[in-house]
Amino acid sequence: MAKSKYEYVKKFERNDSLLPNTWLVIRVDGRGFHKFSDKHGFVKPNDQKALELMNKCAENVMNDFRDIVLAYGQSDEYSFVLKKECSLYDRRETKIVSTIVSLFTSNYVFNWNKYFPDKELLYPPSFDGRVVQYPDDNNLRDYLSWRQTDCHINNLYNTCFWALVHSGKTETEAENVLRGTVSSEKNELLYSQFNINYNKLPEMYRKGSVIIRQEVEMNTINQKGLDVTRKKNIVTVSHEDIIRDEFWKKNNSKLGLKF
Ligand code: DGT
Ligand code: MG
Ligand code: MG
Ligand code: MG
Ligand code: MG
Repeated sequence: MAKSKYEYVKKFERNDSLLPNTWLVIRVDGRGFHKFSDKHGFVKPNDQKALELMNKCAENVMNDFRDIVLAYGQSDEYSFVLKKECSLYDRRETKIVSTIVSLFTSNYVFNWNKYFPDKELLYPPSFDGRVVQYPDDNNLRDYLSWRQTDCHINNLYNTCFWALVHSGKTETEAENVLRGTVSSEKNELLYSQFNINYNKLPEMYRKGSVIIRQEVEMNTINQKGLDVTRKKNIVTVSHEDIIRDEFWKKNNSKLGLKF
């Protein structure tokens, strides 16, 4: 077919291929979710339904993109790990990031009512997205440890902060109480003043959510009408510690890692 005289405009497009043979981490993060969570009356510091909605969006993204081997989420963010040899969209950055971000966002809106049947979505939420490339397995593991540590630090602080505020302190007073305190002091404050054992709080709040594909055996009926057991990989959410070795020892071979 003859090319039009306008065809040359394509030459202005940039090549944005990501490096070969590197782990790709796409992180999506809610835009202005400080305001969004306030406007929608999310429970502070953790809204179980809001976090479950985030998990649902991530599960659906993983079901659509088979190259994602693991996802980790906390607060208003989710990180998706694409395997090193992934050839999705010829590894073009903008195609990969924009598609994952928009699928995540549309899922957030699409599933909102299932998680908040009595709450109207007041305005359209949006998420930003970025990609980071990790050539080294240890860097990838450290990235995930970084996000889970962030979850822990923020959650411990926020749990103290809101306990203080709910007990009658102003936000400024609560900030002053917490300024300069270390983890053990925050744990002690929760226990002695509010009878809260931090380690007994829900794992989803303390550790965030990890999604991987787990092999499960399913009983089905084959074409001849016989009962057969088939193995199927289904995405499963857990709230495991991904900083310690245990998780990786259990899942290394599945994920193509060797820690
Ligand atoms: P950004 O990402 O630069 O557009 O700004 P934000 O406002 O999204 O800030 P970010 O992402 O650093 O922090 C997440 C905010 O979302 C933070 O203010 C707390 C809020 N948030 C996340 N999950 C929950 C929740 O379960 N309950 C409540 N009440 N707030 C939450
Ligand atoms: Mg941010
Ligand atoms: Mg945000
Ligand atoms: Mg965030
Ligand atoms: Mg098209």
